[in-house]
Amino acid sequence: MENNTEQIKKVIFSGIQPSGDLTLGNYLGALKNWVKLQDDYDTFYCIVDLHAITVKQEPKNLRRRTLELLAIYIAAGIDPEKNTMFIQSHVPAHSEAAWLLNCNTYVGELSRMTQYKDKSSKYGNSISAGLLNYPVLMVADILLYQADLVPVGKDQKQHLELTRDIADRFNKAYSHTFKIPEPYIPENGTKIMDLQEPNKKMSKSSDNPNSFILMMDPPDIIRKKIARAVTDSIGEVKYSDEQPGVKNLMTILGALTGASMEQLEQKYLGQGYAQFKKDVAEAIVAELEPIQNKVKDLLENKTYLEEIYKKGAEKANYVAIKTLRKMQKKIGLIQK
Ligand code: ATP
Ligand code: LTN
Repeated sequence: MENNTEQIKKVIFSGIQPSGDLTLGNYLGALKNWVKLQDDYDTFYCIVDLHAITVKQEPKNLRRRTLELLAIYIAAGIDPEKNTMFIQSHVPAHSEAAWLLNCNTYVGELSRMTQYKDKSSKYGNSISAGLLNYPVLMVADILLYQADLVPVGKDQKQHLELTRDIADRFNKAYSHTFKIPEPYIPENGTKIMDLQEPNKKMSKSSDNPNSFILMMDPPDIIRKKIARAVTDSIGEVKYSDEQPGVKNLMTILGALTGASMEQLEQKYLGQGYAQFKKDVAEAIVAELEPIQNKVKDLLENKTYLEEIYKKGAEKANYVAIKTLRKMQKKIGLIQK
């Protein structure tokens, strides 16, 4: 009986790049929601190191961040017994499938992607071909596991649409091979904005440290950054597009405490921003401090982390290779 329930669980796949230290945006937009899904789904949570190298990475930082990201996954509550956590480059099927899918993708589709346009304008003349092909590797990640759902922040919706298009095109060209995945975008906390320029998303690759909160920022730094967060001269805690800074802080507080925007408007009615900002800072500290302590403990135990990523890669490899073989066969490659 137990096996039966295992089999009908839907599959979830998601990943984060070890391209910088994680922000509160990554936590509220991705990780926190992943934790809620682990009991009801068959979940694969990947550390997408091959995506990270589409822009320049210092090798020693990449190594440090990859392990730290695994520790953060676990400390945030992703249980190694219930989930498959692994490092993308440990499962060669991802790169192999990405090549096959690249040959079924149009350059026009890729050059239209918002993330590509944003990042390529930032990096000017030194844009790697990897940056253009980035979404195809993401398509491979998802399709190899026949994922039903892909929990991501709003900013990744376009990549998910591309995934569906490519899967559908492949299925039509070579007969049914892939499940068509759905994006799974949570209601609250979907997009956390930059604390200094609240019309931009909070990004770990921003140059101004006051614009983001890092998951590993010490409590005092968190308090300072929130105190400095841009608001406005209206002086009312109101969830309105005219007050993007306040709106963003409300989103953060709501995502952390479960309070609705109306409840927050009521609570701070006629009080200005001082107490509100203090409460936002304390809610962040209360959430992140225990996670930070666990991350530090986990990083002291490299053998344990190694055990988890090795076991994860083994499980992931088993699933991924089955889909890869199917793809190769349908395309007309001779099986060895
Ligand atoms: P970069 O900021 O360097 O472009 P990123 O943080 O957007 O990178 P990832 O590390 O791959 O990219 O993001 C991991 C997950 O975090 C994705 O699901 C993404 O949607 C989510 N995410 C990232 N930033 C935010 C944000 N500001 N608000 C909500 N979710 C976010
Ligand atoms: N591009 C994603 C990271 C990512 C991903 C994936 C997310 C790479 N492969 C597969 C979901 C599923 C981003 O968030 N920047």
